Amino acid sequence: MLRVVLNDAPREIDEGATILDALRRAGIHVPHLCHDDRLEPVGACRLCVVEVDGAGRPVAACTTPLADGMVVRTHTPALEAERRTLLRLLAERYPPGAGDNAFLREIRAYGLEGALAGRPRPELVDDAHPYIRVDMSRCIHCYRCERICNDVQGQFTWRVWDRGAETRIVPDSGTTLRESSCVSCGACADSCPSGALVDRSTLALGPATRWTRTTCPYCGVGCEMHVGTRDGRLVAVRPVLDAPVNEGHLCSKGRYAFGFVDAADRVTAPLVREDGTWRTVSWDDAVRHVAARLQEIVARHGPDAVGVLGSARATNEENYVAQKLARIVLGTNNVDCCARVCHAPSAAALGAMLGTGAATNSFADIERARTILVCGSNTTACHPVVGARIKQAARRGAKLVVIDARRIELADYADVHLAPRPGTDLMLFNAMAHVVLAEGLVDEAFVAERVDGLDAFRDFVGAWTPERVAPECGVAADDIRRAARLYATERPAMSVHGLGLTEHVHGTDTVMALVNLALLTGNLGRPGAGINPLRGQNNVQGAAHMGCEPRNLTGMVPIDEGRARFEQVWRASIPATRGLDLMEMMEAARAGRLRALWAIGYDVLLTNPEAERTRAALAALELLVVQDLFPNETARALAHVFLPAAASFEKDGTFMNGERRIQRVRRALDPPGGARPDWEILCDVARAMGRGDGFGFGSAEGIWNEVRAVWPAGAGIGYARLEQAGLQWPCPGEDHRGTEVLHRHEFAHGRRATLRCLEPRVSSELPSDEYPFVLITGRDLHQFNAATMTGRTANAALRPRDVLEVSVADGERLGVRDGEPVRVESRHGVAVLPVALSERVPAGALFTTFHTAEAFVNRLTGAGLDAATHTPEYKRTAVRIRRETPPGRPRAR
Ligand SMILES: Nc1nc2c(c(=O)[nH]1)N[C@H]1C(S)=C(S)[C@@H](COP(=O)(O)OP(=O)(O)OC[C@H]3O[C@@H](n4cnc5c(=O)[nH]c(N)nc54)[C@H](O)[C@@H]3O)O[C@H]1N2
Ligand SMILES: Nc1nc2c(c(=O)[nH]1)N[C@H]1C(S)=C(S)[C@@H](COP(=O)(O)OP(=O)(O)OC[C@H]3O[C@@H](n4cnc5c(=O)[nH]c(N)nc54)[C@H](O)[C@@H]3O)O[C@H]1N2
Ligand SMILES: [Mo]
Repeated sequence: MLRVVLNDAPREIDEGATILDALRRAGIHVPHLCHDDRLEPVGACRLCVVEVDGAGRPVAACTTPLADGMVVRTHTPALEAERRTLLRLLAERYPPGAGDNAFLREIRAYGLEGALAGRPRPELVDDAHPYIRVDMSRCIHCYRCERICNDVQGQFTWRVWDRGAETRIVPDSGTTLRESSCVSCGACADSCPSGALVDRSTLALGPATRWTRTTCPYCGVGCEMHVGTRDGRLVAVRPVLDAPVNEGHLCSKGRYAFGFVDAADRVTAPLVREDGTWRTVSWDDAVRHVAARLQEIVARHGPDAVGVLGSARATNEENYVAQKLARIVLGTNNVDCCARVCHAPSAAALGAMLGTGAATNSFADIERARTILVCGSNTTACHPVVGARIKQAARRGAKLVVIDARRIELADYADVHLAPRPGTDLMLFNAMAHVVLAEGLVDEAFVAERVDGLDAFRDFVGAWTPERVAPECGVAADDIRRAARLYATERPAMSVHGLGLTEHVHGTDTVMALVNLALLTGNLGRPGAGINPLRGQNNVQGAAHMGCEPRNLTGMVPIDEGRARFEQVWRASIPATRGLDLMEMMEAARAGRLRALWAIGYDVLLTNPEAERTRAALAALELLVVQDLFPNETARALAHVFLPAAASFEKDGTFMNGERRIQRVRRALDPPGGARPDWEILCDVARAMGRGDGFGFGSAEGIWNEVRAVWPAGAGIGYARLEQAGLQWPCPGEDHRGTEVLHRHEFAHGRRATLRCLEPRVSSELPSDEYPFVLITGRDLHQFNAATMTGRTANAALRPRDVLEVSVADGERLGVRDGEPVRVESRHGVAVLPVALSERVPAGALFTTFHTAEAFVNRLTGAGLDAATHTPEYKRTAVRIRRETPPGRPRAR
């Protein structure tokens, strides 16, 4: 504690504060325009100067550390005169006019409106960006835009350009922001104090009048945001500064892609399709109809003729109710969610080897790791805020090893980039383990205390030399050695991984092979060391964890283990039959065994592999209920009933992010028209089916309290505590502070974990003479999965279509030009995509995204599944490409 005197009042302030921090804590305002808590203070604007007894001259409050005994004065006549002079100088070049920003507020506070004398300079206005309006005639040269772009996002888009007498800040394109390297994270506009960079939405819709703190509806990072509304309309989103996950940052989706909420084609009343045409019905009729149809099908074909898909986009509470309904109202364990097609292999591998199927660390450990291993994760595109944290860690000197089939952005920052052929990581990890053992890099103490199976494993990986795997992986043996050495010696080392590992025929085994490496090198159970699947959607971790899983109940408890406990709380029996997962449901539908499917927030048709077979499966159903915000492809093509759901901005609840953190989702808006929260719809159908007793919930909190009653590791996480901050499970009691790092002293299933000897499986998607290319499918920064949400915002302008990335070498060989449409043919189907020549894909590989129905890329993907979890092999499809031949031109293969 430091004892200081601030404007004659004695104060006690925690150590480590600057003078500015202390003043703000004491409620004393001094102007400061170049300061942003997210940035290192620079003391450039000089407005925050204060007098300190004993210091010869005034000092900048933002850069001066507070010291014990300091006596500080903030508003002496001399200081105020100096501030006025500085502001007047800025005002002389700033155009007069209305506006509200930090700079103009100071101008008004000092009565300097009349001094605003800059002339408007249309040549400094850049209106090309869909979200950010640039008017550099309002720039006051605080450099916050440039600094936050460099030091938070790591993008280096803004350049300081000296043009003789004038210093200007310009985007690196030299032209517009739109054409620059900008990733539209909006940090510059969020930081800008002077109106030089402004969110267009604020200009168009007016400033927000109410702010609601909530959690981002997009990816599994779980950024906290303030949602700004005005007259019942969402007008702006800003990052929460002290959020542990995003620390005041967001990406182009969280920050800007909110316009979908009031898209014109939002469905606002229930619909029933009869004879091919949709008819609007009342909620009563819709609920009665769904209940009656389900009852009828259950009566005729048995409960296992029905399946439910929970939504990784909906809340924990809603997913809990969905699986409870499936199990005790419909009487089936046929309940799943899109974790199946995503990180089910990670959950299975981590669960089997370590006892808990979730990420072992927190995102904050990125700053604690000495080495970060990024495997099959396009982090800066798919988890951009985590990606930015990794970039900054690398800039500060952390070692970075990137294992990705493509040269992704993070590879530019890496000490080693290994680009394995798709599906060969398992061999690569075996070879890395070989190096660790051969070079004596094992953490002997850790292994002696906590790891079993070393002798068998040593024998097994003896044969997996880097030289053996190098040709098949397409990676140099010495690079494998370098990667293994960094991971084993520059500790703590932490891995983050994505679908490049999981979406393969041996996805689970590949993640297990990565866990082997962590066990051998002692990179587990410590801050900055662990295994972290970067979970996909906002609540995919939660959807599965709440029990939208055919074999597990809430808390990932196998059904037979949890049965007695759950049956007691639910006062109902849980079916004994083995539930079908999503892939098995599709098989069963094609075979006529599954007759009804209720798909909540999940566009199965667009996103499942082998689209034509998915279509056949869904078309065979007697009843397909889609519950969504929009008529997604599944609904449009095949649904019989559409139930309109409220978006996360329109309801209360919680999400669980990829580091096991439960965070609040808060209602900032009313749902449009008749749209309703998913849990309310589910409870109504349960009641209509005669099972109102277990579904009489009155609020999301009421549901959550039941979740806490059946899930011991979440028992301590009540809404009251979540008002303060999110909490990471395990958190078994009200006085437990949550768990940042798993497996510190022992694993969830016991003291020791066992190394696994893992052989790769053969894929049926290996390239051949007929299909010589390997197609990788994945994502783009600006679009999100089925693009139902991002596609209805200006993000669609940033990324209008799916494109086929072709290596420059293959492009030249085939003679295809940038932008030219080509036919991509696999053994399963055809898609037409425009070519984008790229230095980031290796020769022999192609990359595309699956976001739009226009391209319908999943017509190409095949039937391969991960052996353990049935996750589809989205990351490897053998294809050929054909030019859409203009007449008179030869065809290229
Ligand atoms: N902007 C955006 N963000 C998203 C999403 C989105 O659609 N858009 N979707 C969300 C969802 S649901 C998920 S699951 C996550 C997915 O996040 P990621 O897993 O990062 O996404 P992908 O693009 O599918 O694939 C990741 C990387 O795997 C690489 N790869 C492919 N095959 C292999 C291989 O065999 N070995 C290795 N080492 N690498 C390989 C690809 O080159 C790609 O760079 O993103 C989430 N976040
Ligand atoms: N080729 C290829 N295909 C893939 C993949 C790949 O890498 N390659 N990745 C796979 C992966 S990892 C995933 S996760 C899937 C994703 O596939 P999906 O889960 O289908 O994709 P999403 O776009 O995330 O959203 C699902 C739906 O939820 C709706 N929604 C949003 N919020 C709510 C809500 O609060 N309530 C309700 N009821 N609905 C809501 C949206 O409008 C959208 O229609 O795609 C898979 N498909
Ligand atoms: Mo996903």
